[in-house]
Amino acid sequence: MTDNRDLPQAPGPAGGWGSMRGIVEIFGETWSTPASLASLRKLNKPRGVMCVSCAWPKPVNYSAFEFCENGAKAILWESTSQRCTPEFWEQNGHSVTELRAWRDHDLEMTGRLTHPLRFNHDTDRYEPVRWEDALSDIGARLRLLEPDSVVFYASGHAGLEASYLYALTARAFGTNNLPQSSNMCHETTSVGLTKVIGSPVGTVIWDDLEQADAFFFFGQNPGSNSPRFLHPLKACKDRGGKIVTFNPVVEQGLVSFVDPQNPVEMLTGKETKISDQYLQVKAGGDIAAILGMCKCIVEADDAASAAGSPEIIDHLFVAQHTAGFDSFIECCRETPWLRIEQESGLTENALRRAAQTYMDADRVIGVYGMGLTQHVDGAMNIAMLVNFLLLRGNVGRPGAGLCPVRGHSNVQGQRTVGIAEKVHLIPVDRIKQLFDVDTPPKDGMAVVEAVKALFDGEVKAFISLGGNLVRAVPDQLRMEKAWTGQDLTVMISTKLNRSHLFPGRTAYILPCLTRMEEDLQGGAAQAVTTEDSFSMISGSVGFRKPASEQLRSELAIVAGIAKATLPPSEKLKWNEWTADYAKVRSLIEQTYPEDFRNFNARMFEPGGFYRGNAAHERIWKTDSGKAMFTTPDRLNAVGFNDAPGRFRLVTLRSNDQFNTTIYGYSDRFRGIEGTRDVLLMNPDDIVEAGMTDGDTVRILTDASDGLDRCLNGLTLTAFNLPRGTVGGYYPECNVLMPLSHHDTLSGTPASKSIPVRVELEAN
Ligand SMILES: Nc1nc2c(c(=O)[nH]1)N[C@H]1C(S)=C(S)[C@@H](COP(=O)(O)OP(=O)(O)OC[C@H]3O[C@@H](n4cnc5c(=O)[nH]c(N)nc54)[C@H](O)[C@@H]3O)O[C@H]1N2
Ligand SMILES: Nc1nc2c(c(=O)[nH]1)N[C@H]1C(S)=C(S)[C@@H](COP(=O)(O)OP(=O)(O)OC[C@H]3O[C@@H](n4cnc5c(=O)[nH]c(N)nc54)[C@H](O)[C@@H]3O)O[C@H]1N2
Ligand SMILES: [Mo]
Repeated sequence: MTDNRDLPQAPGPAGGWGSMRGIVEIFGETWSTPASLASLRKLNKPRGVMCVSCAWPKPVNYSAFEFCENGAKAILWESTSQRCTPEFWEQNGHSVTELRAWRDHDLEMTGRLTHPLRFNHDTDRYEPVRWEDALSDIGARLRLLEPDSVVFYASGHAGLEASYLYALTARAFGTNNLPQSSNMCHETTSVGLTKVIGSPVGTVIWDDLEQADAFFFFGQNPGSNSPRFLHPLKACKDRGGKIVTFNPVVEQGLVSFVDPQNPVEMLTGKETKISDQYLQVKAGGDIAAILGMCKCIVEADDAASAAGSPEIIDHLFVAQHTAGFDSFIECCRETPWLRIEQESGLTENALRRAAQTYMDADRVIGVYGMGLTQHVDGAMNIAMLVNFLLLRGNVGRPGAGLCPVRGHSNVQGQRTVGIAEKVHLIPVDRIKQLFDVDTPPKDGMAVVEAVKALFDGEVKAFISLGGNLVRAVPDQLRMEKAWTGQDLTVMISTKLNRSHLFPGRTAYILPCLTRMEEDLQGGAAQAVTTEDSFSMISGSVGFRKPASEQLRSELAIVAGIAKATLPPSEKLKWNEWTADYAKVRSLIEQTYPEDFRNFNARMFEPGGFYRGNAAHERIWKTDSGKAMFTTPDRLNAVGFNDAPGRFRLVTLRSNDQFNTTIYGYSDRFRGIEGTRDVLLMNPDDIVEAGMTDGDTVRILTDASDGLDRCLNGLTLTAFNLPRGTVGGYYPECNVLMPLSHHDTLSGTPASKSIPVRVELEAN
């Protein structure tokens, strides 16, 4: 059990020269042109390009370089001068079967896709095809299928305009099967947070970051995944604020930071300490950890009331705004410290210190990411964080609130404009009125349901607007097999990835522009829009020369598929919309007038325009009309029992990847270089297992569904982790995740606690 009085060691600060080197390495490696540097200057500025990496918001007062190491990597990765042309298949003779042995990194290193491609089963290769032939064949094949046997997946890249039309296309075709990458990510937030505070998204905005006295981090890693967040964190420290982190892994960005935009800091190497206290909670142990802190708060409030001193709990807020308080504080009082310590892996002392920091702060922001959402009881994790914040009225007032950090740059926005499988989220009357389209009455499938239906042979076609679903989902090997059994697979992509290597009976890859590239329609440059984690909507104008003349915009491709598939209708003006995206924005405004008032006029406001959020105003759109305290019925979120030899496997992102896109093999912040084939384990666990650091091991999933899942050839690596928690990389470990292992409420795959055993591999 760790007390963590002293911050654990980790190699070098986040930011600083290391981040510059990280950028230069990619810059060199992908042979980008110096024009790429010009591109970086335009990032996240009004009338510039909104970053294609994460969903972190853009400040109103931006700096000269409003980007981070990983944003730069993402941009440079897409602006590579390498091209994956038809010759890659024809002359170089690469077959799909051969490419299956390639690593994800090497597939994407082939460069930008340049031509629409159709798979030829006889030659085992993709071949170029004319756009018109591809689209009309896709349309003809879709028309033969039952609408509900077709799935329209979206990864969170595409802008609001293309996404809105994509959702419309699926509904006009006759299905609500619109799963999205957030089903594997923050769906726990969309469902879990809505249940307790009536908001599917976070409640904080930029101003709140600047006013907070303390940040409490749970399972979110800003150093790698949202590095621009480190600037407001540093500002919080500069004004004397506190940061407390709960994470099984010591993440460097949460330990210390050198601001790469500050010349003095860069030259002197002056670091800012980020976390005042770092608590290495067991994977899945946050419910107990937060309950421990709440117990201290209840105790302090009881003592204050006995002594007649000012109250610690905001009782007025609790009475006016919440329900479920009594049962929750009874649970806090009754749960013994012994159980809290066992389940969290943290000491009472450490939790008391953290609780004191919380009580000393007037305004607290609770930040979270995949460390809370990707568990079997992920929704309970979130409800527990809400309990913690509600106790002192830390939701819906300046400087306080919930800050779930979203993943893809437009993942939140796609949901806002209709990429949703649930009918109750859709303004069906407006869709009917605008387009004469009847939204099908039956809910569609989210990712896990769609994959299950695919395994059961019920899905006949998958269209993918971005992403690499075959690689990102659980039970990857079953997925690869099932994916090829489909009548039709259509992937709208920028680069080659593993999903392309499992073609359906008819399979197309349709290459698209990225947001960096100039999108000319009828001679006029088009802008697109995205929504960030703080519900701010920003316009983005691409300016780079497209990687190939053959590329089409995502919107044009979606409209092309729609036109080829759906019966003609006066109200579905695909050509007009493709020629002028402002018309699509008007439709978005007409469909969601509260969110998108004066959309076209406001899209270039600095920092974006705010879509608004009721919970931010303390209006709770829950069943009870109140913010809900939730009493936990268990103290960990993992959904299985501990057993001898059973570990909790956390699947991690390195600093050198964006999801399934692997930039390289340097996880600099964690000191892991040159390989991703590692299993990280606590040194005492290694000894207890009778193994040695450096051994070659295999991981086996410890599930009882009768299926064997195994990953071989990993180097056992002693690592600073709580006992019983082991770590490996996503997506390599996805072969180990059972599809059925997901958040109970929302279906989000539980990628942060997979029950596994570890075995020595025979040498
Ligand atoms: N460079 C880069 N940026 C990205 C991405 C990327 O892959 N690379 N991905 C994007 C996407 S789609 C997303 S969703 C976000 C993801 O960003 P994050 O939400 O930061 O996701 P992860 O890195 O998967 O995990 C977050 C942290 O949770 C910790 N953790 C694991 N289990 C637990 C637990 O039980 N409790 C607690 N308290 N912590 C735990 C892990 O150690 C890790 O530090 O980032 C986005 N940004
Ligand atoms: N074990 C485990 N599994 C996980 C996770 C985990 O933490 N652990 N995280 C989950 C999470 S949070 C997420 S979001 C999912 C991610 O799942 P996905 O969103 O499906 O996967 P990505 O890796 O983001 O998709 C990468 C591909 O997108 C395409 N692409 C890139 N840019 C663009 C663009 O601008 N337009 C289009 N059309 N295509 C583009 C490229 O072809 C690239 O190969 O994975 C989930 N899976
Ligand atoms: Mo994500």
